[in-house]
Amino acid sequence: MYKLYWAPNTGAFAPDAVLTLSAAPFERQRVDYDGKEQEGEAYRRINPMGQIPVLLLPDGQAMTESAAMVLHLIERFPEANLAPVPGSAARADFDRWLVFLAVNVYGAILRFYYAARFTTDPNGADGVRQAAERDLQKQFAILETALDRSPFLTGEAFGAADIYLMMLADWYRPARELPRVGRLCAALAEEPRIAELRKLYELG
Ligand SMILES: N[C@@H](CCC(=O)N[C@@H](CS)C(=O)NCC(=O)O)C(=O)O
Repeated sequence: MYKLYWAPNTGAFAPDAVLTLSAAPFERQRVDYDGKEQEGEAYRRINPMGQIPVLLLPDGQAMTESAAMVLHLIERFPEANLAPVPGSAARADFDRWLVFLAVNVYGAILRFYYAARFTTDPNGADGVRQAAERDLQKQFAILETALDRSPFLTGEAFGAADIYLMMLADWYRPARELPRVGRLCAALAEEPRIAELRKLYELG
């Protein structure tokens, strides 16, 4: 059985949604984020970065990086249809957007919320935050343009990259004011299992 280390309002939401929609056998292990459990020695043994999420595979192997978890799970549970067929042009697009979201957008969100960590200048946090916000506006504008061809990132039906996008737009709310990003998020929020999970993760 899989085990997902999670906490509300963290990137565990994306792999959790893929596990849930795939009807995969898994259990959740809540991390005491406010109590900084993720900074403790025991947690760092499973994730030296001290970050949430961590996915334990059925054999006990620990996996970090939310996008890598999503890629692993869509391969493991292809019947859930949360990504196009491997090797197809549509899959290349899916991989592109998932990595764009995980690297660029998630990265800018971390700089936005944890600005002081990204500078050695004691007065530098405001500048980091402003630059992060500028990056977020640019990145979400790119996503808005990409959505002019179809309602979801890789077509007519939603997939795991769309779920990842919704999670990030839940954290950076101005993104939801973009018409196509906003429509994508609203459509996903109507899916009953996703709606339940958003409550669990205190999103929205
Ligand atoms: N690249 C990592 C980022 C994970 C991450 O930054 N998680 C945040 C919560 S959303 C965290 O655990 N932050 C705690 C900290 O950095 O102290 C991933 O995608 O899994």
